[in-house]
Amino acid sequence: MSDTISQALFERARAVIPGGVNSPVRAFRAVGGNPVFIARAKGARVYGEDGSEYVDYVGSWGPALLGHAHPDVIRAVQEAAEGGLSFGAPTSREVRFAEAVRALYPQIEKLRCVSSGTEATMSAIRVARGFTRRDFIVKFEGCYHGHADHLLVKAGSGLATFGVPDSAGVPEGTAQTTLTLAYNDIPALEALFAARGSEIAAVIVEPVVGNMGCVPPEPGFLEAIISLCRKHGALSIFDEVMTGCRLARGGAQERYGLRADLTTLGKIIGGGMPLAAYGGREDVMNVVAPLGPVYQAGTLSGNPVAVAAGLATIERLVPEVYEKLERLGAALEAGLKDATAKAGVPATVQRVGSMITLFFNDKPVRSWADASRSDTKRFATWHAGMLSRGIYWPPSQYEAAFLSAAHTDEDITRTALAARASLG
Ligand code: KE4
Repeated sequence: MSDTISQALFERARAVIPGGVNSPVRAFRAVGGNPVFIARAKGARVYGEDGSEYVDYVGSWGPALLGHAHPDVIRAVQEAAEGGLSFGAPTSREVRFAEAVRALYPQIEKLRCVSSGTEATMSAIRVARGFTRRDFIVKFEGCYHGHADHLLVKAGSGLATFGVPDSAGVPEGTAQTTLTLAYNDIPALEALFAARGSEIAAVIVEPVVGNMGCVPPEPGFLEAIISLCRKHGALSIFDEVMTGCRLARGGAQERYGLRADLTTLGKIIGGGMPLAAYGGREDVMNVVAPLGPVYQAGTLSGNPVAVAAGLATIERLVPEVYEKLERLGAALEAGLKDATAKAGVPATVQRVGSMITLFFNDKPVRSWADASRSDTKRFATWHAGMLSRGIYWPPSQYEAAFLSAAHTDEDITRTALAARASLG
């Protein structure tokens, strides 16, 4: 299917926007071809500028849990907008929003709204460093926490696990305060804390990884992070920007029965608008200005229109939504497994709730080392086949696909058939 309108738009876009996109993954460079320029979206569908229609599994990279353009969310945004777009002053709606998030996450005793997941994780780390008066943070390879300098870091060589920049423009010194380990590697985490526990401010983790594809925590991994942090006076930061309100109303922490010291949220809590948050223990959050010495601010933080979208979304996170997401997720997982088995293609399907990834990899994926052995060329061919059959799958082997409450059993059946046909 040649989408000439998107191709022409992409050419124009590349003349004024680096790579033609406002976020790299949208450029389809991991799968080749040109990105589809989306004109509008509704429910589980996105529509190209050329009128093409797709079953959507990107869901704006997670926010569209209820489906796109949910009428109640749209109405809430319209009503809020009529009252003004931004005041730079406190509003009652922000108080109700903070209380609504705390009702979902009781461990978030206090929170601060920001405008993106990057701001949320960047701020949570500054708070952890300010509270503990320590500099080192620990992250895991394959986890993405936004584009703050100290998080664009990959594992250094050798045992030190010192970080090295994973992007140009990140100073070596900044990267060196980030220690990087393999996801799911409890012994390595224990050894690092034994060696340097008194220097570690925080451990930040995706409790279920979406950013190397869907990789669940092995039993005991998340618990080890929480207990080691507690033992050594560090703080656990669960980055639930993606998993928050997706894996349960209270995200991964509800699903696994855990409570981190700090939590970052984004995506779903904003209902598709620029709204994110960080929060947690009151004693920790009380270091944030104007109460305490850790500075963090934002012109549009807690923006009334974004908060209206977030509130309207949170109010609709009813148990039936998660029952449906679990049912459809299981059906999609079974359909993808059946398709790859019938095609005789080595593949692993990994799913937690409504996050799912088809890895072109003949082994389970527990870490980045495993994920990076996936056949990305085969993924790219499969992705193009899915797109040509009207399925809009995330354009990277290293991204999770997302179901919404608007998807139907027929969508799943159609997707499984397209998956089989696209495997050749
Ligand atoms: P934003 O700054 O993009 O709002 O959030 C950063 C972030 C933080 N933490 C987690 C766990 C995340 O998944 C993200 C952003 N996720 C990507 C998708 N893998 C956003 C898509 C994009 O970068 O365009």
